[in-house]
Amino acid sequence: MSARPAPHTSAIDVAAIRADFPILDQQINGKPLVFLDNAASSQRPRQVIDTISRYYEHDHANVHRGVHTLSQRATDAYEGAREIVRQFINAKDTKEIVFVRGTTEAVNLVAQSFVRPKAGPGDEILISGLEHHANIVPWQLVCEQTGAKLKVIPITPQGEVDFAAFEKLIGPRTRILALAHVSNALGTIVPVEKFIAVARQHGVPVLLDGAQAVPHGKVDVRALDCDFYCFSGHKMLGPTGIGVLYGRQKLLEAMPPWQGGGDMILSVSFEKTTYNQLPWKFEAGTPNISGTIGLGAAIRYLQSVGMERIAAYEHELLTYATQRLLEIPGLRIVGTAAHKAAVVSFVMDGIHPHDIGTILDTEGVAIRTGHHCAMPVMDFFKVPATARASMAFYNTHAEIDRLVAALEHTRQVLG
Ligand code: 7TS
Repeated sequence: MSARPAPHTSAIDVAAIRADFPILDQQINGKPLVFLDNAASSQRPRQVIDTISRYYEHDHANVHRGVHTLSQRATDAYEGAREIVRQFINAKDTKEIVFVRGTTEAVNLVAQSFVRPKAGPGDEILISGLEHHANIVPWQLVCEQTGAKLKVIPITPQGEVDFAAFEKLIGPRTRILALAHVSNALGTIVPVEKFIAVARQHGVPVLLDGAQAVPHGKVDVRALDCDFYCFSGHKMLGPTGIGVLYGRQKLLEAMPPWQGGGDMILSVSFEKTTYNQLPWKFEAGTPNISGTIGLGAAIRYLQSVGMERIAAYEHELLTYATQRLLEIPGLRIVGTAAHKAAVVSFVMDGIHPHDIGTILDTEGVAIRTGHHCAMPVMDFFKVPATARASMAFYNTHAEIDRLVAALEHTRQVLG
């Protein structure tokens, strides 16, 4: 996703879009729901729900094993979704698209299958201070297993990754650079292209955690020139329990399987087992068939709205929300990077973020409060937690006004 979306592309028909999301049309505590917790998980349009129902009503069977019609239909739909994903992120080949449970599993797969076998004492794994726990803990496990050392690129008071510090930290012992494309806690859009260019000069492979990037703008893995890219279906209108690991074919070919079982083999005997080709080598066991098909439908929906339009419209929402929130006395925004996705983290004088979240819920407004699975970010800003409003393209300016009114109310009650 690019840092500056074109403003003229922002015309989207939000009312028509909202009509596709049945969950949005309900009252919470007697008030119309305002859902601003999209970074945790987005909502699903009827097109995704219907695709999954249709699959279960007409086409379900296990994939890759039957000659019968249902198994073929299920396999076609499953592999069809892989092609939809390939196109969506512009990967070269469907061999490079591995279905996993989500971003967390994708990072763990790369940590265990790609980095662990080639890391040892004295080697380094480089991440940033912005990362979600999913892009920290798998690397700590590899460090414990191999004796490698975790190095962390510091962040700035604005919540940007310190590029000058990065240039000093990367070196001949760096085995991987693993970076968030967009921060979930602060919304920072990391200019990953710059980091990747330097990593290339050092011959260091790069993994991007795109969980917060893919739903909000165009991602092109070939233009990025990254080696691995990870994202989750449930943050991009798709089902839970499905996600994607993109990997450069040459690297995936050379990696050992991560899990063993059915579907990932060509032949098994007690003496010797041979592994399946990509991408199935990494998909042991019966996969999340309905989730994958639902993810395909989610991508089709996003494409029907247009990723550039989504980015531009969400940028408008971010600008409006930032400006309106700053009108509230005693409110401080945490994370003020020059380029941000539509996430606003904030604290209010004298009010614990959890209390903000609780009062907002009584007003029908859903936000997340807490450490957002990014405890080091909270430590850096010396706050125990923040309140976080995270927007999607089905949110409206009127909903931002509702958020602001609910926060004013919170201040009067608790401030
Ligand atoms: N990476 C980032 C940047 C994320 O935001 C999340 C989830 C993950 C990885 C993990 O994704 P999963 O689908 O495997 O769980 N982020 C959040 C959040 O911000 N609030 O709840 C989950």
